[in-house]
This record gives sequence, C-alpha cells and structure tokens, in this order.
Amino acid sequence: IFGPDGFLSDEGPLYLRLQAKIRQAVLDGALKPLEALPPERELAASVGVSRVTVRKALEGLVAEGLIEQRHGSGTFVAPPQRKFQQGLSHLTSFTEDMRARGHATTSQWLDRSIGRVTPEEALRLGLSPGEAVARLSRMRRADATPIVVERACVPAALLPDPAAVDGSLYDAMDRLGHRPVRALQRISAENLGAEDAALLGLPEGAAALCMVRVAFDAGGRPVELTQSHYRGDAYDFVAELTVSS
Ligand code: 16G
Repeated sequence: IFGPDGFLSDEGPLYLRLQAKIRQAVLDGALKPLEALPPERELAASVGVSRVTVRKALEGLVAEGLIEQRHGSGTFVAPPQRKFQQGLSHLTSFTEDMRARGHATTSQWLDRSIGRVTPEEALRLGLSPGEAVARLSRMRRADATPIVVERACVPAALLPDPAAVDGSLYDAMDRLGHRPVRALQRISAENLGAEDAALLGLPEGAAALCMVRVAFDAGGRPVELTQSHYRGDAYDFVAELTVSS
C-alpha cells in the first residue's frame, strides 16, 4: 500500500493523492480497522514524499473520520464502522462491494419474471411502449444482515431468462455481453413502506436511502434501471469532492 507505485503520476496536489490512496485502502479493507499506519517519517520515505505532505494527507483523513491519531502511540485506522461505507465514484455491483469487505451476499428473490415495460421505464431505458422487460426484485443480505431491497428492470432482449440469474446480475449481463460500464444515479431520502420495511426487518417508516440507477453498456445502450432501498441505519455513501479548475 505504501510503496511508491503509481499514484505519483496522477493529477492534483500530492497530499490529496496520498490521502485518496490511503482512503481507498481503508474503504477497500486493505487497511483494517484499528491497524497501525507506519510512522510519518517511514511513510514519507517509502512513498517518496515530504513529511509535510504526509502530515497534510493524514490530517485530511482524520477530518474524514477514517483514521485516528493517538498522542504518543501513532496513527490508526478508525474502529470498525457501525455502517457500511460505500464510495460513489466507481461503478460496482453489490456482490463486488460486499466481497471487497469480506462479506458473503445472499438474496431473497421476490420476482424474476418477464413483463411489459411501464411508460416511465420505457422512457428511462429508451424502449418502445409495450416492449418486454425482465424484472428482478430481491432483498439482499451481507452475511446475515438485510441491507437493501433492489428492483431491477432490464430489456428482455438483453436478458431473456431472468430466472437464470442466481447471484450477481452484473456477472450475468457480462456473460451476455452487456456489462454496465457507466451509470447515472439519483439518491434521495425516503421512509420505508410496509413491504420493504418488513423485508429489511425494520419498522414501517424507517429511514432509507433510495438510489435509482440507469446503467449503460459499452455501446452506450441503457441496460438497467434499478431502484434500491438501502437501510439508512446501515449504509453511508462517501464521495471525494474537488474544486473544479
Ligand atoms: C448495485 C447497484 C444495482 C445493481 C447491482 C448489481 C447501486 C445503488 N445499485 O446494487 O443497480 O443492479 O449492484 O449487483 O449501487 P450484482 O451484480 O451483485 O447483482
């Protein structure tokens, strides 16, 4: 993690690049909760930057709550998060996100069928009225914990047999040559309705993050419209923000 590999060739101030690299290692689980970071001097030497740069990067990470500095004993990755932390800058699947954190995923399927597209779905997916779509709805767990209720809609021309999707939808779409490579996503706050609350083991009206994703394949074709309700008490979405130049 702390070798002089690659990140020096990226754009932007050095301390921000170092900060981003350590942040990614924490979010990916390469650096574990409570793990000690090398002393400032060592870190500076192994990455090939000045101690001032290291200090500024670490200060930023302390402010983000990702690491903690204890007087006299050093710098540590913050204790385990009560919540899952999920970046917002990479297009990943739920299976990949959870695997990177060492969690196994299971699903309780609610629907895997072919139906007719609704007018709203037709607009978002660029389909004609009445075209067939595959619907895949499920409650997904990380280990034993219910995390999200997902309702996906995929043109049936691309996914004619939704019942064959067992684990990862993105793996299935990859095999069919339509792996999503770009997505637009909207996040809003919602209170869970009775059905989703029951599936997630929460009281009706509990806080949720609603994400609506439209994903496109390499050819620019919309291939997925998915609405996800993440339980608000289990998930944090984290994004890196920069000033536009
Ligand atoms: C994520 C996506 C969802 C996608 C799913 C595929 C968000 C908000 N949603 O949950 O749109 O369908 O991953 O995961 O990130 P899978 O390949 O594990 O089935």
